[in-house]
Amino acid sequence: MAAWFYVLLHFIVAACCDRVSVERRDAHFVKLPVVHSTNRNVFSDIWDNKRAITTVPLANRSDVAYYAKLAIGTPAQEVYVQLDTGSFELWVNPDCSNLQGSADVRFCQAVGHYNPSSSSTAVKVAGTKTLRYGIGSASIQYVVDNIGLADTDAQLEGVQFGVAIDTVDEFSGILGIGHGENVTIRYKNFVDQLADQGVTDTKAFSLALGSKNEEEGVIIFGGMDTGKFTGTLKTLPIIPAEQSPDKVPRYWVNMTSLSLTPPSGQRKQYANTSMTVFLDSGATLTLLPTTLANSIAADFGATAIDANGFYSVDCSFNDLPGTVDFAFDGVTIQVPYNELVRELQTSFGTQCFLGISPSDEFALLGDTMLRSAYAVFDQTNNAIHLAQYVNCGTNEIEITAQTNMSATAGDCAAPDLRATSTTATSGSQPTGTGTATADNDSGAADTGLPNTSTNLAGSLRYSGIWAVLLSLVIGSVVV
Ligand SMILES: *[C@@H]1O[C@H](CO)[C@@H](O)[C@H](O)[C@H]1NC(C)=O
Ligand SMILES: *[C@@H]1O[C@H](CO)[C@@H](O)[C@H](O)[C@H]1NC(C)=O
Ligand SMILES: *[C@@H]1O[C@H](CO)[C@@H](O)[C@H](O)[C@H]1NC(C)=O
Ligand SMILES: *[C@@H]1O[C@H](CO)[C@@H](O)[C@H](O)[C@H]1NC(C)=O
Ligand SMILES: *[C@@H]1O[C@H](CO)[C@@H](O)[C@H](O)[C@H]1NC(C)=O
Ligand SMILES: *[C@@H]1O[C@H](CO)[C@@H](O)[C@H](O)[C@H]1NC(C)=O
Ligand SMILES: CC(=O)N[C@H]1CO[C@H](CO)[C@@H](O)[C@@H]1O
Repeated sequence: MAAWFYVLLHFIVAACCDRVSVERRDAHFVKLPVVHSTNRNVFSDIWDNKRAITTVPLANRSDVAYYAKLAIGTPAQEVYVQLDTGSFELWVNPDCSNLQGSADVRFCQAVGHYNPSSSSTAVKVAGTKTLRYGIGSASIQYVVDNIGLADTDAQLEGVQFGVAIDTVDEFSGILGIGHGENVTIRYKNFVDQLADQGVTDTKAFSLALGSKNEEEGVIIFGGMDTGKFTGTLKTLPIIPAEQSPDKVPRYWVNMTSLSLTPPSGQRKQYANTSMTVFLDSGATLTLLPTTLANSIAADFGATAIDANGFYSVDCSFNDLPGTVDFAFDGVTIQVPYNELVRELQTSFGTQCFLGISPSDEFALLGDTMLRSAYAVFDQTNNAIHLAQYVNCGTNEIEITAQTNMSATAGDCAAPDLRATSTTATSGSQPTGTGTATADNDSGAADTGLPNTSTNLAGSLRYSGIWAVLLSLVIGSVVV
């Protein structure tokens, strides 16, 4: 009955008005697919017939970044923006002309462009700003316009965001979904507006990046999907900025320990791993203090970082049933080797790198860790609610002020991460037969580590691709 009523109401509203007003939405949450840069089907849409343009560059951007599609202005102009929990503002229109590699230029063009003068609702507002990221920057002019969440009925009116005047080393716009008004900036950011205009009930969103194999995840503003995790969400307080390492309001939480569970099952805990870290979907890699990163890398057979700041590891780790385990108060996220090890195709063949790099400046959990987690970023309660990611279907529910997140259980069975690595991460029904007998030592000894000089030559030749990796290492604005 109620459902019919809503269908009818939607019809009437849609028929009478240009835009479906957000107050009439029957659920206060909105879901957007999270698109991996490797997903050719999605990105080739923009390119229609120019298939040659999409296949090469996108295939080589393996698991580098995560995008959501926005529809800006009137009529709507669709653009992809990188989802970044490590920054606070939205901007579009990267300058593709000053990028080094042709692959980068084509990718940059493929994400779409917003032209304010083609939008009847665009208003230019006073103010420019330069946003500086870990690597790369964007100088923006502020504009106010309507923003729809592409392929949904959610529409925000009068949202302030940046249109780039000039960018350095940026391949797409960025949707900063960190804290906004009165915390990091003076205006309402995207997440503030969603709550303010009633699209969501609370300032909370849940993020499932999806495994490497899935190539698609989901972000739900104002809601969550219990079909995307196992166990009960564990609530971790967000560490206040003043108690955080860089005093910037970010999604900081206390990590209690970090350990390795190799194929043998003999868990090893690393020393000094109780530390404050932040969750950064805009960072490709996970950054940890040098001593710790070196210890982990050593267990993967890497003695030092290469000229690009990466640890080269043997690709056979991708086939081993081991995990790196990130423990927090009451919940441990197990990251299978094949989500942690990054694979890159070069003319020298496939090269692999650890998804962890050393940094004594930032300790952050980037995509290489977040792919294995289901995280609800809850600004209303100043908390992160965390569980192990598993995909066993879809069951979306709204988050209201009454929702007790710590009592919310996932629908999925615990994954068998010690079965074969590929099946364990992509579904809830891993095969139990597995190749769990593989020995990491013999693998590493047989094939040897990539020849260092060859490796360097490769990276110089593909400087465009390396620039992508480097530029996305830290996606956070330092304010
Ligand atoms: C931010 O501060 C202004 C001025 O004090 C206030 O009017 C506004 O409601 C605040 N916004 C939020 C989201 O707290
Ligand atoms: C986080 O860790 C720090 C240092 O150990 C500690 O002082 C603080 O109380 C912890 N905060 C929470 C919320 O657990
Ligand atoms: C590889 O095996 C060695 C010895 O069995 C062990 O110490 C090491 O932690 C393992 N490394 C990984 C990444 O599993
Ligand atoms: C752990 O930290 C303490 C104090 O900072 C230091 O003395 C010790 O050497 C560290 N241990 C390791 C294994 O890095
Ligand atoms: C939320 O659920 C947890 C776990 O069931 C329980 O311990 C806690 O008391 C609940 N909180 C509220 C406010 O009901
Ligand atoms: C590594 O590459 C250098 C330069 O190409 C070459 O001289 C050397 O023999 C290679 N070493 C191995 C072990 O392949
Ligand atoms: C420039 C570059 O590295 N191109 C590679 C992209 O990936 C494909 C296979 O996925 C390789 O064949 C290309 O050489």
